[in-house]
Amino acid sequence: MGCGRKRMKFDILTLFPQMFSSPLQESILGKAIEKGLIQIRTINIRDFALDKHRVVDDTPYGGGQGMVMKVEPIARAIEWVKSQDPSVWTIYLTPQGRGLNQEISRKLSSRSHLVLLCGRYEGVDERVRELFIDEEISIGDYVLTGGELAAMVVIDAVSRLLPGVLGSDRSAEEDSFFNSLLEYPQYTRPFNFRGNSVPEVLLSGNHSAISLWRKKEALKRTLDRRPDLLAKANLSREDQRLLEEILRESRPDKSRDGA
Ligand code: 4HQ
Repeated sequence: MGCGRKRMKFDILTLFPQMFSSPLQESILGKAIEKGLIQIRTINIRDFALDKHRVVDDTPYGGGQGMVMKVEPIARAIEWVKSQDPSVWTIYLTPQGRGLNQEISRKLSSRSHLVLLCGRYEGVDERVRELFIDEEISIGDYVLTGGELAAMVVIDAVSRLLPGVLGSDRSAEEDSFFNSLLEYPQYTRPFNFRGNSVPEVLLSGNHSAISLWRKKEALKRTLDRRPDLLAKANLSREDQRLLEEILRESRPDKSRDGA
């Protein structure tokens, strides 16, 4: 069984471990856990507070809004994980971090063990970041109530890149062309829904024609919605030809009115 690689471990440091039970145990990630490809453990930061009331937050020095997560419980929790595995890579989820993308996800998927620290309130004491965090990651320019949902996004994006997590014939990263572009449109039955039918080429059985149509649609969509991605993409000769075709088709035809 043990097909090559060792299982990737995720340790989540949170004040709300219950948030992770269902979302990570359904569907593909649930199967990945069952198959032993990933291991997800939640660690309650409160369990590392030593005082009688297990206090994990306090008011900010200098005054101001809200509460700040204290350094000691987080320090003790991370040190506990590090005592089990010194090679662990620690991540703090914050809008101040590097924006998560496919390249970062790919790099993280080559690590064997991640710690994901989820902040609440006004975030963590700055010394946590200085002393215990290897990398700060943001999942986007918006404000969440805590890092928990962001941690789930990271785990999801990273896990699906591990060998065996997606079905055998679907290694999402294999298709080099479509990787850097938006997806082409997909259809399934019925052929006609309320007068809206499926593009004929997809029923033709002509696989090279289908492949060409999909490339062109992916290029169209990317040009329309995410030209920034197109600028970064490595386009083949054929891709460039398709792109010129798209531009030609979208421009008003000036050759006909003698202007
Ligand atoms: N938060 N990407 C504030 C985020 C966030 C994001 C997590 C809210 C940290 C203290 N995390 N807490 N966006 O908005 O990662």
